[in-house]
Amino acid sequence: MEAENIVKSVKSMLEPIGFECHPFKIDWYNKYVKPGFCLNYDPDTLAVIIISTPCMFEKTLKPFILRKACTGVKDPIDECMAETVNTVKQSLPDVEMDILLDYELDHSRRPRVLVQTAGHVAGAVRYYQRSDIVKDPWPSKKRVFGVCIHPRYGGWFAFRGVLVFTNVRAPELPRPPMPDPLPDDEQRIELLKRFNGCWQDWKYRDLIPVSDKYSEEQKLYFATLPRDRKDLVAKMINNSSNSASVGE
Ligand code: B12
Repeated sequence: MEAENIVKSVKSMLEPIGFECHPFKIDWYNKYVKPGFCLNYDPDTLAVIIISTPCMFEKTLKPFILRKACTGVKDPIDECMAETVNTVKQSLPDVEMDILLDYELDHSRRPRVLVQTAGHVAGAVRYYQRSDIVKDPWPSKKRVFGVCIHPRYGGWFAFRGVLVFTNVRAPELPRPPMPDPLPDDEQRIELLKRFNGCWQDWKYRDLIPVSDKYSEEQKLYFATLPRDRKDLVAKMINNSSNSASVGE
């Protein structure tokens, strides 16, 4: 199967249920990261970054939690993603695919893939890092974590993982235009301050106008401990038929 058709198939399965899928070449990613984070594939290998948009909660996660006996051993969103991408794999039986999920670690306990860099090189989001700031206001030794902004959803999205099509080469894959939703130094500083200083108040997600964002229900869900999330969803469903954490 050709690269273009594979990307079409993956999009047709995942977009209707609340995800975005953006193709990139392994080489684009490996050019940025240090050797320990490089993905060990041919430089022209096709990969796709998967992003969950705000409506994924209603379309995929809530139904998944109600269908499954989520035990609390693993975060329901992680179980849900593992199942979702396995379904994609099974529906493309002739295509070899490695699945690298955002929460997975390699044998040296490093993330298997740096999804922010992957999202940036695929042109899906812009990754703002301390190195992008001109008038750096922080002490030199302070660790400042970088954060991505999506041109339509601001910070109201999450990366879920990368699919690598190990035998598919895409030498001609066109490089997408790079979004830059926060072009000013001051806005970028504000973003990094909010993400590093007060991410729990959700405000870093709201620096640009967005077309959709997490509902109050979804915010409550992600602010609840994983072991309590199934009960919460059951209550939500009950309430709608009658009428806090650790991550998303
Ligand atoms: C470990 C981790 C944490 C750790 C450490 C954070 C960190 N960034 O290191 C902790 C526990 C603190 C954490 C916390 C949070 N996290 Co966190 N975390 C991760 C995780 C699993 C790995 C990050 C990591 O270790 N990076 C390693 C470092 C070295 O990478 P790096 O700084 O990007 O450096 C690379 C780039 O600079 C690149 N590079 C070099 N030059 C250039 C140039 C360009 C142009 C580019 C593009 C790249 C590039 O090379 C470097 C590597 O060699 C990622 C998911 C993932 N698999 O990537 C989520 C992730 C970063 N977290 C995320 C979030 C949302 C959070 C929290 C808000 C909690 C939550 N989940 O709700 C908090 C907020 C942070 C805070 N204020 O504390 C999101 C960020 C989404 C976004 N919009 O960007 C991610 C992507 C998870 C996801 N699934 O979406 N997190």
